[in-house]
Order: sequence, then C-alpha cells, then structure tokens
Amino acid sequence: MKQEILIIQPLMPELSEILHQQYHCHRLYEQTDVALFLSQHGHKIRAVATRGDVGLAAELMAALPALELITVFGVGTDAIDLAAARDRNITVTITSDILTDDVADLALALMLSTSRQIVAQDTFLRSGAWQQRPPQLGNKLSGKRVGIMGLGKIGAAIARRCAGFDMQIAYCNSRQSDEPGWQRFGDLHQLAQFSDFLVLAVPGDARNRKMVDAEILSALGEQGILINVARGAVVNEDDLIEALQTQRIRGAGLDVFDSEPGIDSRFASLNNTVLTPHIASATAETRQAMAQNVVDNLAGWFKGEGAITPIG
Ligand code: 8YV
Repeated sequence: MKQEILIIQPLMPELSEILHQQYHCHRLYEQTDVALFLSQHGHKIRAVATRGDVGLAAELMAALPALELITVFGVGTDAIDLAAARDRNITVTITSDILTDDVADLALALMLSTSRQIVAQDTFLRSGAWQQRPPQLGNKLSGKRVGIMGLGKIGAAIARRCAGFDMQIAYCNSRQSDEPGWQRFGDLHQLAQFSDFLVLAVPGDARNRKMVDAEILSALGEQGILINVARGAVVNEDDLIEALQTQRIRGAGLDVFDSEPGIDSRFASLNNTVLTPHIASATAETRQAMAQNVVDNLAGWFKGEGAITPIG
C-alpha cells in the first residue's frame, strides 16, 4: 500500500509526477474545504512535501498527528515552526548545498546588472536611442566594498565570488570566518556604512524581520546598492521604496518580495531597480537536483534508513 503524503503548494511538474507514482499524494492546494479534508485524511499523513518559500503553517502541522517528516524543496525554513517540529520529533529536510552556487551567482548578477545598468542599457539599445545619444555611464563594481549580511553557505559563496572581482569584503555573522581579509562587523548599521553593495543572505525568520529599514538605508547612503536574495520580509519595503524614489540609495537588485508572487506595484515604476521573480535557485540543473533530494529524502525515510539531509 502506498504511503500517504501531503503536498502543500504546487511543486515542479517533474517532481510532482515522481511523487504521484510513488505515493498516495494529497494536494492541499486543491482542497476547497481544508478543515473537512484534514478531518478525513489528516491522521494518515506521515510526510509533507513543501517549498522553501511556502513552508508549513503551525496550525496545519498541529492537524497532522502522524506527521514524521517535512521535506523542503529549498533551504528556507522560516515558514516552518521548527520548535514545534522538534517537540514532536518531526524531521525536517532541506536541499542543503545544492542551490548555494546558483543563489550566489544571482547575487552577483544583480550586483552587476544594477551597477552596470544592464537592463536599462538593453532597453536603450532596442529602442533605437543609441543612434541619437550615447549610453549613460554605469558604476564600477570591481574593487568596491561589499557587505554581506549573513555569512552562511550562501553568504560565503557570494563573498568568494566578490573576491574574484577584487572587492573589499565585510560581513555580519554570529561566527567569525577564518578567511583572511574579510572584515567582521558587529551590527548591520556598521556594515551598511561600510558598504557600496549591501547583500542580504540571512534567514527570513522572525529575528530578521524588517531589519533593513530607513535607518539602515541612510547608512548605506546615496552611492549604495541593496541586493536581496534572502527573503522579502527582511526588508521594510515602504522604507526601501521611499529611499529608491528619493535616491537616498543608488539602487536595488531584488529577487524576493514580502508579498510575493504579488509585489508592491510601486517597485515596477522605479528605474533604479533590477527585479527578478524569486529565481535565485531556478536553473534546470539545480531544480532537478533539488527534486531528486526531495525524492531521496522521502525514499530513505519510508525505507527506514532515515532522511539524507535533515537539518541539524
Ligand atoms: C526556492 C527558496 O525558490 O530555498 C529556498 O528557501 O526560497 C528557493 O530556493 C523555492 O523553495 C522554490 O519554490
């Protein structure tokens, strides 16, 4: 008999298909009466498959008494009540290491595209305006100062890439890095003051909520560029939009938004931003490997061999 698993929000089609072949999958997002569904099926669910940007609401976890495993297609656990999972001995797995390079690559892409105005230059060229006037000047990236908020695996991968651009590297993190020359600051305000590029690579949990506000943006200053590949919740978006509208910072490269997939419509009218729709891990190679990770974690669990990439 197939094990019963619960899928919270749509997963990539290839992954969905494999899961449907191997398990009796319930799709929460297709239920019109969630309470009725949970009263009928909640007690049979042993595993959940969810995404980093979706997680698992605490009330839902409470309605799944047989839950043993939460597999996350991603690394973000900010939308999962980890304390409740620990108390109930529920194992949580993430796609550790798999997406690190891609997220770091996108951070650099956003740094380059904001400072060198790649998107605006592309629009300029396609419009034919090049025949009337020369393109606007961008700003240099190489040799500038980057401040990385959060030096976990992704933050460190961003720093290594920045080192390749001869940037001066600083960071805030609870642990000191052994890397010679990387300067550690005690708080975000100091880091922002140091930075030409302030890059957010921290988890999106409650302690980091709206940590980038008007004060931090003032500290970043008129030459500064904010890059966010973490979570929209880390930034006070009203403050950021105001700072961008009034040019109190130079620009922003944003892959994540507080109310995504819907975003504050004011972002779209700003010309000093480069915006991407939460694609930092969205390459075919990485998404394929992330899907395999979810499949392998579930398989290991149900074979009694345990999860392969549980969080510590
Ligand atoms: C994914 C993410 O975009 O890892 C995360 O936490 O947010 C991203 O890698 C997401 O999980 C896929 O929907």
